[in-house]
Amino acid sequence: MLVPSPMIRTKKTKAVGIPTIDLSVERSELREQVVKACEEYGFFKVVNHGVKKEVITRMEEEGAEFFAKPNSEKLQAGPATPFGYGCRNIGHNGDMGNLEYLLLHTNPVCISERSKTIAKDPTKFSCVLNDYIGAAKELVCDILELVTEGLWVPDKLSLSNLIKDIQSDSFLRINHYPPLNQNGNKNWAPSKNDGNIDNNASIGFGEHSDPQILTIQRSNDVGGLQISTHDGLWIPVPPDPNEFFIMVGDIFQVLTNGRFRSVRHRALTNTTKNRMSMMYFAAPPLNWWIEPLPKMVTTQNPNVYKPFTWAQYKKAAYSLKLGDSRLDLFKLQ
Ligand code: GA4
Repeated sequence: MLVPSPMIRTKKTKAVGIPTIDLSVERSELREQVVKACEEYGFFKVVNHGVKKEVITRMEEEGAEFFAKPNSEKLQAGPATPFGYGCRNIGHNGDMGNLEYLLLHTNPVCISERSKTIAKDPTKFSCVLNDYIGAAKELVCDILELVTEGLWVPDKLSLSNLIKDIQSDSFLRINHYPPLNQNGNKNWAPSKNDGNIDNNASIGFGEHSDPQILTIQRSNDVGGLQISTHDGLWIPVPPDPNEFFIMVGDIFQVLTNGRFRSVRHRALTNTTKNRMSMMYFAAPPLNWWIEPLPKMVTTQNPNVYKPFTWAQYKKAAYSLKLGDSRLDLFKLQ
């Protein structure tokens, strides 16, 4: 079943610049910029991030190689319950998208097992994936430390330590959006990529926020990602294959007691080009209790959320539809 294209026009789009942060600038300036971008958009692009181009390219090649396989072979890496290959189905409550994907746990033991069903050379695949995950994790931790410094949280490592924890529930998702023509049929013929979004696009992955703390996203040079501003306008994000986009997730909203808001976003397909995106979702361990950082709660700004564990939040997220505002369930009256 196809997601009808009129849904794309439910809100206005706005052409504005995406906040871009150069991670090579002086730290005191950087932490203010990061906090501001998290507050204003819950979204920003980072440049001079220090991730080696080779790490990105190799991951991109492995992803493309997997999705180019015949369906019968891809299905051997599925179903994605919870990890592996999935196609069209999103979550457990009937949401559908125009995409296929791989969901991969970041634990090296899980990676090594899973690689056997994904790649011809599982050792190489695990190695490439581990390198990419390692780089994404390092970048997330840098950003979390900039935020804690920028918010004057006494323990600067309090958030990055959750992601570095061996029990962290972080994972990687690789999405492949095959080209869809105006009738919604797949058109696999390759064509020149110019990164522009076309007018006949369909919804590839519907509007939602990510449940985790932070997401690090990058894609090939085909556009499709859109973010929603706090006043409800859609902003198309021009693709930039060498850079990363950072998104505030629901848990970061809770940790900052609503000062940051998770960014609602969606992905459109392209009528002629294959789009591939990769997301590293940074999450705490399942048994970790989530509540606003003490620094974020004041008499003027009292606590808004009930305490809950990451496992409880995940369970709630999977019991709802993709676009639902799940944080409402955890608000204090
Ligand atoms: C959104 C972010 C991640 O892609 C994801 C998604 C998950 C899924 O595709 O299985 C969810 C979705 C995401 C949010 C609400 C629930 C869970 C589908 C869905 C309806 C893997 C995640 O962690 O949450």
